[in-house]
Amino acid sequence: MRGRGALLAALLALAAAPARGQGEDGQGALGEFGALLELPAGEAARRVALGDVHGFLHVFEQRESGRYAEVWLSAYFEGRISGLFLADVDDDGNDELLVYTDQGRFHYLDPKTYKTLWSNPPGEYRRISSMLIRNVDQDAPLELIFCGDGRLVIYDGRDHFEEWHSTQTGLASGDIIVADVDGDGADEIVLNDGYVFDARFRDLEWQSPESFGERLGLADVDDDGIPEVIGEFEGRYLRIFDIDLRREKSSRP
Ligand SMILES: [Ca+2]
Ligand SMILES: [Ca+2]
Ligand SMILES: [Ca+2]
Ligand SMILES: [Ca+2]
Repeated sequence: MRGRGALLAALLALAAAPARGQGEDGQGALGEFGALLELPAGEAARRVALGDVHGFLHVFEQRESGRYAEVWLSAYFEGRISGLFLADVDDDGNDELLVYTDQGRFHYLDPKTYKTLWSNPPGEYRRISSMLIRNVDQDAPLELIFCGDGRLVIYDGRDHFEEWHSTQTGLASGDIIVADVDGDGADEIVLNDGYVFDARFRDLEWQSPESFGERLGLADVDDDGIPEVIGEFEGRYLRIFDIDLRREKSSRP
């Protein structure tokens, strides 16, 4: 899963951080890409999976030189690859590599052999604009939380069915986070386009009149014990939102 928890550390280290695209490790923004993932270390060298816009998944292995070489290429996944996750989505005790495409498909792969273990049916969704994997209810299996065909969908990862979808349509969320953003002890699902749902009971808690940005981060920047949502606009500009107060944090004292 993507390391959003790292945002606070990133904020704290901001003053010392190198400019974007010039990471200390010389890899630029690679660590921020949702369709790129380090695979679990086997007996082999470091391996990285990369899903591309043409619908192919590549596995690259690092050589002793530090360079990478392609060691595996998938069949065509019938859509642009939007994101990769490593998670135990079928609840059998081992992680799967989940691949999802903008054309509404998601596939569970064995993260060591890259064999496809399961795929959702063709045509189940036409478009998925963002996805997150979390456990948001009382059953043990993880849920796939995604924006599918304009609705927020919660999908049972193990038994493969849609548990719930929003009555709200026309959503085009590009980013989703799950956290207790109002301090009531229960998680919310926050969509970047301004919707805040209760994660467990799934009612709409707030619909912001404005977007929270294209990408969302979380950090408690006012020391009140409730994380603020930090939204990124146009790939760089940041706003801070107090979801509990239902407004953007004031920039002036
Ligand atoms: Ca599993
Ligand atoms: Ca669950
Ligand atoms: Ca809450
Ligand atoms: Ca706070």
